[in-house]
Order: sequence, then structure tokens, then C-alpha cells
Amino acid sequence: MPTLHTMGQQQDRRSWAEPYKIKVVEPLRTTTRAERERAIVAAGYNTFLLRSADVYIDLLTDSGTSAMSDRQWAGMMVGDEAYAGSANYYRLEAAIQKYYGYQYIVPTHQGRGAENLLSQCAIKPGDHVPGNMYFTTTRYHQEHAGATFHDVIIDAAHDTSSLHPFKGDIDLDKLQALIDEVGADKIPYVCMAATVNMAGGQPISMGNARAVRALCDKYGIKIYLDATRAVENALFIQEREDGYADRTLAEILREFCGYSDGATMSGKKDHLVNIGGWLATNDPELFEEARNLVVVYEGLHTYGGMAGRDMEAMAIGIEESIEVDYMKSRVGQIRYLGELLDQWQIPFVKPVGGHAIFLDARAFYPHLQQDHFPAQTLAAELYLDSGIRSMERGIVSAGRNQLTGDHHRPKLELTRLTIPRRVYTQAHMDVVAESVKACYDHREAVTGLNMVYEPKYLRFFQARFERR
Ligand code: PM9
Repeated sequence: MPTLHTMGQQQDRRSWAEPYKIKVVEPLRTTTRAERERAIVAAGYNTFLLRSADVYIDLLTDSGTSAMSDRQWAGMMVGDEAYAGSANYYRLEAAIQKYYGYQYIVPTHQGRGAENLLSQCAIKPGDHVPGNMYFTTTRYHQEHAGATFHDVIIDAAHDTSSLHPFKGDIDLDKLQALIDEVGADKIPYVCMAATVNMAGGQPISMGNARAVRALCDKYGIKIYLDATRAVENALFIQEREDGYADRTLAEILREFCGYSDGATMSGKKDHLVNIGGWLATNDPELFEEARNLVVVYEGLHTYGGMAGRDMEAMAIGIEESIEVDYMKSRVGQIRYLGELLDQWQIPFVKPVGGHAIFLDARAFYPHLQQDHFPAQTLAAELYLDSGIRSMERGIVSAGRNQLTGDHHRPKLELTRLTIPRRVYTQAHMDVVAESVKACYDHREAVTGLNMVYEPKYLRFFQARFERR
């Protein structure tokens, strides 16, 4: 069996380790199978509705679940909680300008706050927004503002076994076809995500970003980046793309962002903080409008729903996220889990992405129809087996077509084991892998779920299910 940190290196090398040590610990609670049975029934077989006290290893999300560093905690103590003009805001603004390169910044309480502002400022009813696969909250805000979303990611992204190194790339022919069909004046911007969460944390290449920029420039179309995991994306570019092996993550990030006109950001991921986000733009008119609108939804334009101390921790987190040793250990831990699963031929999205292992629930349960929610079922089974919490990323997350009312039926029916940053150890990954194997060994006995309650918005958060 490979050991942690020898991943990807076949032989004769020394192991490496996480570039940090543990200073504070939080006890974990184990539960009995009977307790878990009661908890998952009470939660309507939806892992979002479990109490975290009933969870052993929490792989629901990497959002807001990072362990902050001692520097970040020290930064919290210099929070300037002035209502207006907090010193921490200016430090955060400077960090974003330095590492991401955008001119104007509007802070928000988290990523979807920024998505709301961008969608309201840039989209008119009847517009069309192309993107490299959808993200739940991002598409919601685009549709809520009156746009139709179009997936223009390359086909390989929908194939769990394709080993394409940049499955997040935009298909230029699909984008061109959409421009020809609806007209450039109906496309306020291309929504470009790095990495692509719903495809399995898959990266987009620098070459593709450059080519999308060139195509959009021909038609005067803007590009807005979902920069939520753009530093993770930068590591993949450094590892896989010709000409970038000797460039720093900071250099790669700056070049990459340079192909866009602005970005939305959930700081709860790459920035190593528990809350916060921002909208950035180089467009003074959009900035003026967003800076005004933020006071309606988030708070004054120098805090946007964050406390001063949160902005300070985020500014420090930005600097820490760009350190290559940290980023290699972050992605290395996920690759380690992938190699453990691979030895038992457990199906998951390949190549391993930046923030999670995405189990292929269709291949896991070939006997279940998509209407019986295989990925939701697998998340519940995993919880029942060991108390590990994962998340559905399939038909439930995809929601319904706004016009027809039918389920969106994504090709990808995935259960996500999302790895929080700097939180769990190699031993936790071993336990996770063994629990997935136990579920795999018992897969044929599993019968799926029925949805018995479906909320109107972003249903995956609160939907309830019963066993079939
Ligand atoms: N992502 C995730 O777990 C948390 C919410 S959905 C369970 O993956 C991208 C690529 C995201 C993302 C959140 C947001 C929204 C935007 N883009 O959660 O509002 O992965 O900060 O960000 C989640 P906020």
C-alpha cells in the first residue's frame, strides 16, 4: 500500500509531510450503528440535516471548515470593528489586488453574496450565461436575475473515466455556437470556474483561459471567474501544463486572473477562513453599481457582512494559500485517499481533483435508477456505516428545469468526500477509505430512496427522503 506523501512517486524517494503541526485539537465522537440509524432517519436521509454532534469525520464540504493558522488567529485580535473604513478591509483589498490582480473589490458575507451582486448588476432578463458546468448557487442567481444558463464545458468533463488533464476546459465550439445562436449582446459574461466543483474539482488550463479570452474579445463579451478554488487550479497548471513548472503559484494565479474581467469568490475555500467572500472587477461602472447594491444585501462596502477580524484572517489566508508546500500537501492528501480506493477498484472521478474524491454512484449502484437517487443513497449508507458525512452531487443537487419543471438529469451522479483544509490526518483518510470499501462490499443489498419533501430553492440542502 502506498504511504501518505509517496503518492505519484513510484520509488526511491523520501516521504514528505504536511508543512504544519497541530497546536489545538477538537475531540471527535464515535456513535453506534443504532444511534446513526436514528439520526439519519430523523434527518430524512439528507446529510445536510444531520447534527454535526452525530458526525464522526465530516467530509460534507471544504467550505468554511478549514483550520486557521496561528497567524490567522493572531490576526483576529487586530480586528478593527469600525462600521466604516475598517483597517482590515484595506489590508484585504491590498491582498486581493496583489495576488488576484483585480482593481475594484466589494466584500460579501460569502460567495453567493458576490454571485447575487454580479448577477443583479450584469444580467438583464432574457440574457444567456455560458459556463464550464454549473454550480448550484451560481446558476440560481443567474436564473433569478432572468438569464438562461448554458453548459459549455468539454464533453470529457461528463465522463468519470476520462483522464483528460484539464476536464474543466471550456469547449470553444460550444461557446461559438451559443454566440451564433443568441447573439453576443445577449451574453453579459462567460462564467468561468477554476476549478470546476461539480465536475470533480477538475482544473481549467491556462491555454484554454487564454483562448476563451481571445474568442470573447472578438465579440466584446466579458469573462467573470469563479475564483473560489483558483489557487488549487494554479497547482494543476504548474504540474501539468507546458511552460509552467518553474512558475510560482502566485505568478500562475495572476496570469490566469488576467484573462478575466473580474471574479466572484467564496473565501471559505482557498482563503482558509470560516466565513467571507468578495466580488472583484476591473469595470468601474459595474463596481459603482455593486458597491451601492452591497449596502442593501450585505452591509457597508468596507465590510460586506464580514467582521473586521474575518477580513484580517482572510488577508492572511490568501498569503498562506499561495505557498506551494501547503498546496501540494492539500491536494496530496486527496490523492492519497484516491490511491487507497483505487486498490479496491472503487469507482470515482478520475483524475483526482483539487478538493474532494467524487464517488461514481452510478457505477457503485448500477441497479439503481437515477430517480432513486443513487448518490444521495450512498451518502446515507456511508454515514450509517461509520458516521462519515459526505454530500450528494447528482440529480438532487441539479434541481429542476425552470421552464419544464422536470428534474435536470446530470450525467454525473456523484457522492462527494470533501476534504477540509488542514483538518484531518492520514489516519482519518484510512478510516474513510475502509468505510467506502465496506459500503462497496454491500452495494447489491441497497435499494435507493424516494424524495418525500422537496423545497423550492436549492433543494439539496433541505429535501427529505425515505428508504424504498
Ligand atoms: N461551495 C461546497 O460545498 C458550499 C455550498 S454548496 C454545499 O462546495 C463554487 C465553485 C462553490 C461554492 C460553494 C460557491 C458559493 C460558489 N462557487 O458557499 O456562498 O463551490 O460561500 O459559495 C460549497 P458560498
